[in-house]
Amino acid sequence: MAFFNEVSKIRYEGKESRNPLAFKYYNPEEVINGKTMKEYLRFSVAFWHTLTGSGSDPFGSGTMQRPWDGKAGIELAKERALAMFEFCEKLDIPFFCFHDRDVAPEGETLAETNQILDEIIAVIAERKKSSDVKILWGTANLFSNPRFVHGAATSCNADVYAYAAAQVKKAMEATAALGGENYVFWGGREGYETLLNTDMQLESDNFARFLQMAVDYAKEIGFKGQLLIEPKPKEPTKHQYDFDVATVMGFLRKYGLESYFKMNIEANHATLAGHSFQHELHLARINGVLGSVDANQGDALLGWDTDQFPTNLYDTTLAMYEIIKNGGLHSGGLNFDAKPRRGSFEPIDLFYSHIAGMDAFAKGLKVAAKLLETGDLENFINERYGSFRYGIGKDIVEGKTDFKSLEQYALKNDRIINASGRQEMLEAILNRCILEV
Ligand code: XUL
Ligand code: CO
Repeated sequence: MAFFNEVSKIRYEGKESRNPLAFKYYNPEEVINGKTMKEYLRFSVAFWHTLTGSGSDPFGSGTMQRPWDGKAGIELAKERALAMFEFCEKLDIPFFCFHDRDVAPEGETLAETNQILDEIIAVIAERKKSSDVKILWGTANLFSNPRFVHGAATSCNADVYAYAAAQVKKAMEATAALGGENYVFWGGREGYETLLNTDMQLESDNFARFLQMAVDYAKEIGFKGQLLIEPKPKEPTKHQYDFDVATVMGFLRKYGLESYFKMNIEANHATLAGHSFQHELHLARINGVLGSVDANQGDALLGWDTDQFPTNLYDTTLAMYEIIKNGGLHSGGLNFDAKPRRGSFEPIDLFYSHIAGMDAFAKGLKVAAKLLETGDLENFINERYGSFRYGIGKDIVEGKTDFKSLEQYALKNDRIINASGRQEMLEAILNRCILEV
């Protein structure tokens, strides 16, 4: 059964190609820095946007036209699962990610819901046998159902907390059964609107207990995948607990959970937190917690999570710069947590949008590799901090100084000379590299 008959396998045709259904930069087998592009980029499709996204917004209903329109319930879920494989295979995308509730509908009771999920997971597992497509990560949707109105693992209602635990337990089992390489916790409604009704201390402690139970259960079922936390500063709640990389690191360290989790960094969440995408990737990298990436972009003029396909070459270049310096994403990947705009409603737009994102990251990879090869930025930074390699700077780095010895030094050294930071010169080097590669 084919769902996307109008599109055949997307091929690399090179940057001179004008075929919108061809890659201009993504050449899966091309070797960059000792790895193929496919291995470096580890692209992934997000089930919730590409297969279930309807295009609805607060002002109107869905617009998307899809091959499975008219189907419902379990039949619809099965069709979408099969369509996912065809879509990934046609685009040469090696992974997809899912929430429990995107792949399967809910039943009347938790037991019935679990049984429906099992049925769909079996369909995915069966189709997977004849495909190279794998699961990057699974997760639980702990935010759509009205029961999560006050949160899930940070709810004021212990019955909701228990339900959320049962749901994560099942989603971890499903992810493990499909050979998922990671499991993600995005905060959903873990946050609050007002302290007038919130016990933040209890909610934080409960959240940590919940994550500890998840760690224990992953061990118990032998799930070897990486556990990831996806920071986001706001939306749906005003104050999301997992605000950004720094906040999550502080939380994990407070509760002794830091060795079990890495970060799944989303570009649009970084910008909502007032950071650049590169800042979040860089901070995670230097702390050894850069796990995976939700590849998308926001809109500079809008203050919410627009989840657009990533096409900004500066962002993809600087992201790949961090990823190469991280030695790749290891078990993580570049998951397109992105949706075509509401006006791009035809099935073929799904192909155009993924091609746009894949080419933007492939180009970013090539430019970043070139920047690292020339060493222009690295050398500049190295030289800029040269004062810490000899004399007083070396003593500081080696921990041999205290305030008194530094005062002695400063009293004798009253001629301080600073050098230019050369920001514009470096920005021009980046531009030249983007244009040349
Ligand atoms: C929400 C978001 C989620 C997570 C998975 O902003 O990014 O889709 O990626 O729950
Ligand atoms: Co995301």
